[in-house]
Amino acid sequence: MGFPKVAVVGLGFMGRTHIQSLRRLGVEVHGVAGISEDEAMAAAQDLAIQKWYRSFDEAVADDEIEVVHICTPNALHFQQAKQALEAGKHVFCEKPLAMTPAESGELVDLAKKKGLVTAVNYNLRFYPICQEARARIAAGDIGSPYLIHGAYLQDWLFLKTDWNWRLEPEQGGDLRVVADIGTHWMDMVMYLTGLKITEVMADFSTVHPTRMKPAGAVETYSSKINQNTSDNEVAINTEDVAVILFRFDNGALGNVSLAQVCAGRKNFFWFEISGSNSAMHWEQENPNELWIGYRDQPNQVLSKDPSLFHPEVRALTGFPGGHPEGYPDTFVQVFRQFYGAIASGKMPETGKFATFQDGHHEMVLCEAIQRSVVEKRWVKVDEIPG
Ligand code: SOE
Repeated sequence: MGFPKVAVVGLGFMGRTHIQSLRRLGVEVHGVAGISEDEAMAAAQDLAIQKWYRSFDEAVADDEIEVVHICTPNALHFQQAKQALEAGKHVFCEKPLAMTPAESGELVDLAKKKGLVTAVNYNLRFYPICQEARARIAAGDIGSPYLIHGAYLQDWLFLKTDWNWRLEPEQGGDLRVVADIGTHWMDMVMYLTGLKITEVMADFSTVHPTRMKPAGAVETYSSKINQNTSDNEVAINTEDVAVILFRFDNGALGNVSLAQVCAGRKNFFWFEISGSNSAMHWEQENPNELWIGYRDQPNQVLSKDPSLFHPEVRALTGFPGGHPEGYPDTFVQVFRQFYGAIASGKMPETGKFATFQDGHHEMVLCEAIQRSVVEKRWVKVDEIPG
């Protein structure tokens, strides 16, 4: 299969992760654009990429490019995705898709009108054992789910001196942990169970109401290594901690704790789905094992081994049993699906990668969560115009 030529815009932690995984699949990253000409030129040199663009506009104007990967700060996603779609490019966008549901809804309509393939990067779906969990839930293994709970905790913004663009609403949006990591969790549990969240009740706290803002940009996770000695103390209006209750469309209840200030928790995503037959529990930091809990027989720990998986899951697994798969592998799998859809000329049936429609749904959920915090009440998701 010949792959189309690709431009990656945004060259931080995420842009570089996209580039690595695209290359593993054999996709040619033809050009890159960054926050400045210097950044793009340096990255192109460093990563042996043919072209660098002076700006996003220049990347989108390149006729050779058929696909754009958007890995820039959240505030740029809407405008850049819109411009790329208008220029007839397929778009793979980092999450969250936009800053508001009105924006994400506009992108859904535009992508449909243009007949282009779109995806939002909810890559965690593509841990092989999560795919197997999904197949088992669909086959009825856990019975009817009634409690869906978990957490997504990190510590890279633990200190008052930790800094990143996500802390500024103008760049990251009004929601921080909910948009950045909470949407991964909500996407995962809805994807695994096929259930929809219908109501939310949430509360937030900001552990550091002020932080020390350094003069220059600070790459995601890097303030853990580089000491920040800034004396510029600025107010923080986004949440460090969020606690959310959920009601799902089958009546199941759920809850999740989200935070970027939990000492020792690096990227601790876990879910547990308790149903009428059994329960499943998974942790991202131990991604090749799925715990299955029973009342009437010994609990099991299922290790990743594609030869023992449902046949449709085997195709989404890169290595045999005993060969652990991790975070970068999820990108390879989601890109394989996305480029497969481009080759086939159409969007996939639901249930593969997250589409702009899924990304839009996450924006609607974010707005419902925010409204719940402001109005201190349960909010029905269908109260939000979508
Ligand atoms: C930072 O919180 C971050 O890089 C998220 O933006 C990613 O989506 C997540 O995969 C890891 O953490």
